[in-house]
Amino acid sequence: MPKMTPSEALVETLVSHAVTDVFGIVGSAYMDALDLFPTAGIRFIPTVHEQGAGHMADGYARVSGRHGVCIAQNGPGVTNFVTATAAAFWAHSPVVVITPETGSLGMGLGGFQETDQLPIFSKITKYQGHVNNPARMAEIAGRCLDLALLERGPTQLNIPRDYFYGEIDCTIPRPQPTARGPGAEESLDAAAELLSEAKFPVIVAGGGVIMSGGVEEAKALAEYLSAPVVNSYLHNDSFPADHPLWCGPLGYQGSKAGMKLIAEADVVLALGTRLGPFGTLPQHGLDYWPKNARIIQVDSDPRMLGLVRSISVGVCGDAKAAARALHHRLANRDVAARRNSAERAKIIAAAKKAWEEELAGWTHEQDAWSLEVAKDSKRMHPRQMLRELEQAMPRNAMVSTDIGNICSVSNSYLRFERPNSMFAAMSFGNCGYAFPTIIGAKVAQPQRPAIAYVGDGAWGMSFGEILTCVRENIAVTAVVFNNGQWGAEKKNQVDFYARRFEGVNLQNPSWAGLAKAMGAEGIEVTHLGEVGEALQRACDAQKAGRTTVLDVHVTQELGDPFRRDALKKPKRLLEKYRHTNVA
Ligand SMILES: Cc1ncc(C[n+]2csc(CCOP(=O)(O)OP(=O)(O)O)c2C)c(N)n1
Ligand SMILES: [Mg+2]
Repeated sequence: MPKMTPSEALVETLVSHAVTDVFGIVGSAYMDALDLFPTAGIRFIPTVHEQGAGHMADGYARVSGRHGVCIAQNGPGVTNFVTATAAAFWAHSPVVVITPETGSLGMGLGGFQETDQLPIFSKITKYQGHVNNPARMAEIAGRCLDLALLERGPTQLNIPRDYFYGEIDCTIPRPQPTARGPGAEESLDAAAELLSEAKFPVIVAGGGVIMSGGVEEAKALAEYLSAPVVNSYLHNDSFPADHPLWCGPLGYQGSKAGMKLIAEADVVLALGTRLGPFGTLPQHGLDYWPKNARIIQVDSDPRMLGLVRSISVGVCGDAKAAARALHHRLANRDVAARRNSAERAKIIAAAKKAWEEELAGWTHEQDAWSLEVAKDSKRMHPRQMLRELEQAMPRNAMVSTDIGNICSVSNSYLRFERPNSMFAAMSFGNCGYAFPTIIGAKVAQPQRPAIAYVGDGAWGMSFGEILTCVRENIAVTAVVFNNGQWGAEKKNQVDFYARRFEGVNLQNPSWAGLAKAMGAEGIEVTHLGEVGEALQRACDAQKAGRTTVLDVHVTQELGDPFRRDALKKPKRLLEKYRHTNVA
């Protein structure tokens, strides 16, 4: 075995796993390894904040299917990774979080930048590797890299900082194979049986379809069954939107066509989706989840099978391989859905047409608050603005979306023809996700237009990373929905707290001016007619290496709330608070 230092072992293991980019903020804890990055061919991308680095690793991983790697100083640098790691966990992103720790001889003494780093990440990682002896650096680093891909989620590589130094005998591990099979024979047989009997099958295409590279297989199966396909919540890129069987996303601010069709299903094939609770809640007043349908769920994580929704058949397998295996099994048998496909094609087309017409006419919100604030406003209606963006969107764009009212409403206006195009803040739902995430995606795929949709509140949390774009020549576009409020939360105060506004109004600087001061481009967009052109200009500027912030002025209208399900009308018992009993 060759002799090397643990720093060399770490860097060589990254190289053997094809890692070419690492996001982070410089720190003495790992400087000995960092010093080797340029020679190893690894680009280090310094960020403004470690949370940004974590989200960039996430975006990088999501668009490329490769590892996103981030590293930081022990203690505060590492704790700054927590939110981004939790977000990556729920986005199923293969992120490797490298966390140098207090030196092994000082741990427990309360020295500088000390905190126990394993418990902090224990619930938001798929695996935690702790280098308990410098000789095991490469072995444990390799395991973290392999398990991030195998288990589809973040792993932590925790390294006492004195363990970067020394001399070890070491073999550099090669990547383990990560291919998954289609699932157990019996489960696939049972699923094929149900599908063959189905008269109104509907497919839910989840993130697993994207992650497995299975869109073509899902398409072939859907076409064979003439089954409408809905996207699972925030995975609008799991099935091509220009396909006649595509019916749009389920979930919050999703497609009524998709919801109405799945409500009719006798068999649902949930392909590569955990059927998360938030993604299947009633929306638009429609309680669409089919209570009497038989549900087949395919997920590569056995713990997800039947967890949220009861199922008839669970297939623990890869979405792509399972779709192919099911298609193969159905090809040689009598399939009920092939006898009524013409009839269903009409139903599908009619549902889509009705929803498109409704959406086209839905230019602004109709509730009392929205009508009031929009009445004499010169600002744009958010929905009309979102339609303009949709129409101007370059065909191969990557779009990330934040958490907020307008970002949520954008769900109906984001359609993609290819996978790995939409990077929403998934179930962790943290404001400040979209901008750093699209920066990471752009590093992985610099030739594609990269666009972040961000509310002005969330923008305040994340705009600092403009500096990373400028310093590192990573050109992206941020569309900032400037409505002067933390709108999504204000909506709750409108609906549940008699408009007692507390902490929801925002005073903003000129976001365009701020962008310019930071070395980027900034455009103020105040009229509908300017929206498409501004987006095109910003995407063109990306080709010239320029980042642009579009400061888009919209009214304070608010779409349906996030959590109608989770809020209650106020009930006060103490006399001094009684006056707030009014909803
Ligand atoms: C990190 C974090 N803090 C707080 C929240 C609670 N929250 C959810 S949506 C929202 C408002 C978002 O406002 P903005 O970004 O301006 O978008 P808008 O709703 O106005 O479109 C807040 C504060 C959150 N989701 N994440
Ligand atoms: Mg806002």
